[in-house]
Amino acid sequence: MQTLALNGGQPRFSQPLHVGRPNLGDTRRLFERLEGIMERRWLTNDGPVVGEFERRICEITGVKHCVTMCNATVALEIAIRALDFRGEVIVPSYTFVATDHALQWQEITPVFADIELNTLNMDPRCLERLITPRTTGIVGVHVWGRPCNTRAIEEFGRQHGLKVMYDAAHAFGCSHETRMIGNFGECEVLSFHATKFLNSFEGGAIVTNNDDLANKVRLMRNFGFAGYDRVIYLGTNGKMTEVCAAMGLTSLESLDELIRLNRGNYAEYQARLQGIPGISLVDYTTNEKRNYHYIVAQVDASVCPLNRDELVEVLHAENVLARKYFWPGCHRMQPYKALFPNAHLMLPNTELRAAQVMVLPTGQSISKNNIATISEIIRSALSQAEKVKRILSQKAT
Ligand code: T4K
Repeated sequence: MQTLALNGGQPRFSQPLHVGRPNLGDTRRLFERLEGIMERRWLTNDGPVVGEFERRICEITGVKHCVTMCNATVALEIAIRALDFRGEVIVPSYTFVATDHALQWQEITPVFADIELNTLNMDPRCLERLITPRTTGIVGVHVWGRPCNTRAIEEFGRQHGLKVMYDAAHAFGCSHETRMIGNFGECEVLSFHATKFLNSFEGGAIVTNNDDLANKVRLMRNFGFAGYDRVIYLGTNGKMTEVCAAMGLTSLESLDELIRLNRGNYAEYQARLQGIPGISLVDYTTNEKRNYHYIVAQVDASVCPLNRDELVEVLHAENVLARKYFWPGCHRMQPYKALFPNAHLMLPNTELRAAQVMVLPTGQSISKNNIATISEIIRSALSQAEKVKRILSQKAT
């Protein structure tokens, strides 16, 4: 049987090229910091490195408070609880499942909003029809680091007495209407997961300009402790370790360089993929700050000779591990699929884009030559679309 590796059967890359390969700062700086941590023997529980990391995040974002957490999922859960969301909360389905799970985990029903076709973000025009007497809040997501329509969402929230917060897991270092992400809604949640723009191994943060909310989430992340033996609130363990903060601080020192590299990779993909019918890259505005962390291609099968899934199969056969984020959409994952079997009927744009998007490798571990080869694989697969389809149908039988 013929293989999908179209260049004589051997994958074009001998090693897999991953989406989400972590970017690393200066490892010597990290080791110096680790030595300091070991000498101090202060490893977690609001240590000095965590404090320094939080101050740096505040400086960069211009936000008053940064409360770091062990990861963004726990940060979302804590923020949702601190805002007293209950009943139903409006949220997109086109997001990483952590956003919706953070609600459902607390027995709050996520009510899925559709997305705008151009931005892939929550469409504020569908909020009106999703609101019920049980609605208590809205969670927007800045998908791929492109801010959602905060103005319209927050205006709707004000009119209906609903609090708004954002999942800004992709959007550290981005700005919106000249303010840095972190300053919108009641609070925003950042992710510093290894695969993210700012990498602290695992990590996240709630950033907010609201003093009371900041105090509340600080208590909640440490079991509600307000001093030795004094628990004054319900809490959990959401703390970031010193080692993670050291990694975060070290990553911060290379962020400008990383943006330059990401932007260069993005420009290279754009140039190499330009003019292919049915393939477009999600674009990044140039009049705001962007981290260019994701290379997001949309494959429009009504124009392109292969659909997204077929192209991803070819890329995988060549060891390019493109990802279908966020397919099939949270509404088609469990437990939501069982709870809301007809949700897709209200989510036509989510369904469409979830079937079209493929995320391509970028970051420090990808060279310009790699991008040229990946683009060449895509062009060559499309020029042999009939053959690809034949091989795929043989594989399926
Ligand atoms: N909200 C949004 C909008 C999010 O996108 C996310 C996370 C969250 C909330 C929750 O944030 P955290 O709680 O994680 O802080 C990956 C990441 O694990 C996840 O953090 C991220 N979004 C999501 C978009 O991507 P998976 O399930 O695709 O992970 P996985 O294990 O397949 O890894 C992705 C790729 O990265 C693989 O190809 C391998 C590569 N990789 C990964 C790691 C960890 C490496 O090469 N080295 C590594 O160390 O979710």
